Amino acid sequence: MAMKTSSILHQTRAFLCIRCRPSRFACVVTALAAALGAPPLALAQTIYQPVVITFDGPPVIRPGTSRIVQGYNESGMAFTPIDPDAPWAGFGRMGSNPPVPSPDNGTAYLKADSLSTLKFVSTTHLLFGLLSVDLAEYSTVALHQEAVLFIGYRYDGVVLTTTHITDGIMDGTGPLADFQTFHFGPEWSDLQRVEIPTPGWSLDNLVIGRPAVPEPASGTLLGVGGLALWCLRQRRCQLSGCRLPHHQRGAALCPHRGFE
Ligand SMILES: [Ca+2]
Ligand SMILES: [Ca+2]
Repeated sequence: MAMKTSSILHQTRAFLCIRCRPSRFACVVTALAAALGAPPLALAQTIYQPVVITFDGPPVIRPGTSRIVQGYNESGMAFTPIDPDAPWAGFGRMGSNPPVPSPDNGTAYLKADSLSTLKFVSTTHLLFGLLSVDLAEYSTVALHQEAVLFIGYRYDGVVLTTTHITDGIMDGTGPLADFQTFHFGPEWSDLQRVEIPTPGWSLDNLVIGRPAVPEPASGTLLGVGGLALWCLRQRRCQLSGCRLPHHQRGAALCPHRGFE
């Protein structure tokens, strides 16, 4: 137990001593989670809150227009080609009321031609879940069903795959419903990234699950808070020039504690 506690403290201090980390509290939780064998920010069972990615911008794509892009960010998720350096890497952003023969649902969406691929990750490197997505065919020209492959890379190393097959029905700005909603199973959780390597799809309203901040038990909360304070004290002591060994830098021994 003593060794495990020492390991936790070591990892926590290592995280906190990197000044460019965006959230020291998040680092403490992540260090504890890593030491305890749990996914980051998932000390308890992950509870997801659905977030709908509409692809409506910003930047806004005007109705009736389209654009090939190499990246798009929305609601803390980053969308890029799987290999951004591949020749002609990119994917389409379509505005509503697109020119024939593209599908339409009254809003902007993403579209993949024969060279397009897509990858999405959290911009803050949080794990996420994948709940559902709206898919349509590529074009009314040579209209057929599209098989869209999703590959999910989970935190625990498991690689998930599923293929959603569209109904082959679309009429662009006509009265038919071009897009269908497809759902993912509960195993699509704790994801680090998702890739779509297959071309020829139209995609909108991607619903991801964003982890709600776990509510730790009071004892855990006290422990985390205590560790955070201890590590911040160590850091301040270091910045103020304390030369004492780490194990002697407690508040009672630090000669620079008056600056704290
Ligand atoms: Ca949309
Ligand atoms: Ca369809």
